[in-house]
Amino acid sequence: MIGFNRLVSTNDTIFALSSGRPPAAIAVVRLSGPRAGDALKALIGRLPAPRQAALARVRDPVSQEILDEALALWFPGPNSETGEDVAELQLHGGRAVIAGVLAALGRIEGLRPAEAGEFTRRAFDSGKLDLTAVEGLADLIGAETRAQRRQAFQQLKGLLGQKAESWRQRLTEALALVEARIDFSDEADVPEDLVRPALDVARQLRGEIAEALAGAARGERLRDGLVVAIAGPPNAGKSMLLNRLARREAAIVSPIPGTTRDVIEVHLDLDGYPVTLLDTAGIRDSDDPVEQEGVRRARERAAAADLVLWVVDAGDPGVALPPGEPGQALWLVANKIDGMNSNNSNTFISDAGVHTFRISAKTGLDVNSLFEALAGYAAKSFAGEPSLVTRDRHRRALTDTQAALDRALAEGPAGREDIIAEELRLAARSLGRLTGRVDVEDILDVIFRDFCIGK
Ligand SMILES: Nc1nc2c(ncn2[C@@H]2O[C@H](COP(=O)(O)OP(=O)(O)OP(=O)(O)O)[C@@H](O)[C@H]2O)c(=O)[nH]1
Ligand SMILES: [Mg+2]
Repeated sequence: MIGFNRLVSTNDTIFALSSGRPPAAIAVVRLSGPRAGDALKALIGRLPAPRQAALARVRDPVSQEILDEALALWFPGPNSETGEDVAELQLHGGRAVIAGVLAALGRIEGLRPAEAGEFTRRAFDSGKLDLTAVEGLADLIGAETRAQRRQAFQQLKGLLGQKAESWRQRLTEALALVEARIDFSDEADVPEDLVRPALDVARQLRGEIAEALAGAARGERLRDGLVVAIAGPPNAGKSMLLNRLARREAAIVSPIPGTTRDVIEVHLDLDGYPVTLLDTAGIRDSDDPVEQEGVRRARERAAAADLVLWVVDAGDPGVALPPGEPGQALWLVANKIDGMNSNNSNTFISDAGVHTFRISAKTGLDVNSLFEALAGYAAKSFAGEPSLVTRDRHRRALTDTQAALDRALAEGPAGREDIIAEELRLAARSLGRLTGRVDVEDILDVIFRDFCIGK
């Protein structure tokens, strides 16, 4: 079992509210551990048939006061989510009901409230989920759009984990060949050439890993969403445009230049693809230290964005484009075209040489074409099969594996067998770290940190 480096025992029975913030129609309280069955009996007087919902009065075990009427479920281990005995109560989701039931559970010997992520941690410790599936679970709960949900579900179902595990097994077999060659090198009946087939396996694996890595950038970006920054000179209507695209009054709009200071962030779901839209301070020189800081933040966030919408007042004779970052898309948005007639249109804007939109954030005129272009841009960025590799951690484990395979391959069939064996071992170890089979103490806390209590 993987060590649990907190000051709590893994043998305790844990409980928590696993559903969202009350009040709500229903609240789910879960228990996991050796005393889950006893605790359920203490509350409802019996143990329901395994995996069948039972309607039951929930009583305080000491005072016998009725706390609620609930659905109770009983999942004896190991066929449960955590692998331990698990009990679940579906209560009415009122604050006092929940508080009463949690307090009653807390008074039962051997029970304690769960730490954040502890149910999932137990599922991992009992081998129910590998580490990539744990990450998939976190992503599924965090998923805000259809594309994120699909990718997270695939991860939760262990697609990357299974692939990594099968690669690791093939490597172990290849390693056995090389080791046989080393151990029995002076015996006559060991075939001469065991190293060559082992290296063939290494070469094949290398190709398959490269294929999985090809979608990595897309997979990682899908978790975070594309970042689109609205930037430009003060008073151009950036905040009004953000509000229009977000369909709510997220940012303050005013005729005073220099209104926006902090970066305002809204999350959009564009046809299933996640986009984080940023409104930033109008860029200009200022003596006001607060505005200066706003401009600094605006520049920083715009520089890191995937796409910049450079918003200008279409009637402003002095429009100019920003320098732009290498590899970054920039669209020019000429705003405030309402009330303008076509003959005072700015020639700079027509000749800017970048993708240009003429809109009115105020009336909404042609904002739709910008919206559709954004959706198209997102769809193009995420086109293709859901990626297996969705995190920096996965990418690093796989590139480490490839590097070790490369070093083994560089030795060649006539190379030193001990070096080849060592590199194959290292490659297998990197794959083991990916699924959490080996050597993961240091990363567990980082991964489980993302989880909340009750998960
Ligand atoms: N006529 C017209 N006025 C607009 C339009 N968009 C914004 N405005 C007005 O322009 C002024 C500035 O709008 P904001 O959205 O606050 O501009 P901003 O670019 O966010 O400004 P800063 O935050 O100061 O950089 C406000 O008075 C808006 O009502 C538009 O499309 N047409
Ligand atoms: Mg603003």
